[in-house]
Order: sequence, then C-alpha cells, then structure tokens
Amino acid sequence: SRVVLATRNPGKITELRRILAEADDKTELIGLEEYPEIGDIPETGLTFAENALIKAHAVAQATGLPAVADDSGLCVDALNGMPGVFSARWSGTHGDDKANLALLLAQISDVPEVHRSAHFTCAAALVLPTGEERVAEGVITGEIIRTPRGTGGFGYDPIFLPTGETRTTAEMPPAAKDATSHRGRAFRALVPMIHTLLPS
Ligand code: ITT
Ligand code: NA
Repeated sequence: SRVVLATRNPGKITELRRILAEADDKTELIGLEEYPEIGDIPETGLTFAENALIKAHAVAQATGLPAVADDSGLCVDALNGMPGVFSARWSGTHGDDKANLALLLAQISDVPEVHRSAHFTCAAALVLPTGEERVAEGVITGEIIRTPRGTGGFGYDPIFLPTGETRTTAEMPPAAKDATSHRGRAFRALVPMIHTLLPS
C-alpha cells in the first residue's frame, strides 16, 4: 500500500527510506515533495509521540492517504532532558544542525565525563485518513563527547557516542547506525502495525 512520509528533514528521509526498504517490502513511500501545498505543521506537543501524531494527522488529512511521521530528539541528562522536543530549534533557527550542536556543546562544556549521558528518542506515528492511529517508540543511550567526529548521519550525530561503541553515530556505516538507532528501533516496531492497519 501507499503511505506518505510526513517529514521534510533530509537526514530523516534518507534514513527512513533505508530502514523501511530493509524492514517493509509491502509499503510504497510517497515523499512530501509531492505535496508542496502542505505548509509547515506547528509542533506544539510536549512529547515526541504527540508531535509525531500531530504531523501524521495533518498529512493524512491533507492528502487523503495514510501518513507516517517521525518526531525525535536528543535528551541530555545534565540538561534535565533538554533539548528533547526542541532539538531541531535549540539554537533558535529550525533545522540549523551546526548551530544546535555548537550551542549544546557549549552548554555542557563544564560537565565532566561521568555526567555526560544522553539518549536519542524517536516516536514513529502512523495515521490513516479515517483518523485511526498507532505510535511506536525507540531509544538509544550513549554519551556526549567534546569534539565532533564523523561525517555520516545528521544533527547531533558527530557528538553522540552510543553505549559500548567506539564510533560516534556519524562515524558508523549507515547499516550499523540503523541497526541500533532510535529511528531504526521505532520504525521496525511500527512495521507490523502498518501491515495490520493496511493489509495488502
Ligand atoms: P520534520 O518535522 O519535518 O520531520 P524536523 O527536523 O523538524 O523535521 P524534529 O522536530 O523531529 O524534526 O527534530 C529532530 C531533531 O532531532 C533533528 O533536527 C536533529 O537535530 C535531532 N535528531 C533526531 N534524530 C537524530 C539522529 O538520528 N541523529 C542526530 N540528530 C538527530
Ligand atoms: Na519536533
């Protein structure tokens, strides 16, 4: 069946197409670039799940097709879970990954190694034009390093070292990131829900 991928974040689009190509051979993904008339969707939720549902409902309504959305972010323990749902606009400019990363590093520059734990969360939402909805979440734990490393991935990947890893998520090959990432986990958990709600 045909499902609209309700995101305009290029890093997410690359990863979601890759993750779902591996995990779901039944679903055809339609990009949001096919629907330029859909404008910015206000993300007013207080949780990742709320925001993912807001985006998927808006796109399912506007297109008349099932929609999947991703809301995700980095939660830093030393910052009481921030930037969290504000990850994409932490520096004040939505989607300025470089500025967001630089501000975060500066904010925790005095935090010692043992207190630099963090996790990424991803909420994956599926919404049908009828309004029926499902959500799945995925988490990856790790720590924030001091000096960015690697050119893969996007966002905060150059400063995120997963627990038990020697490479940042920006240094990992794509398949290695997908195998353990918050996004890989969330969307692999969503696939059986997609198949249940959209048989054939
Ligand atoms: P859409 O709403 O169009 O999907 P967005 O960029 O606004 O795009 P979010 O509100 O979910 O999406 O913001 C996610 C932010 O969290 C993103 O800008 C990154 O800074 C960060 N992030 C999420 N997943 C990440 C990952 O796998 N690696 C690094 N940073 C990530
Ligand atoms: Na968001």
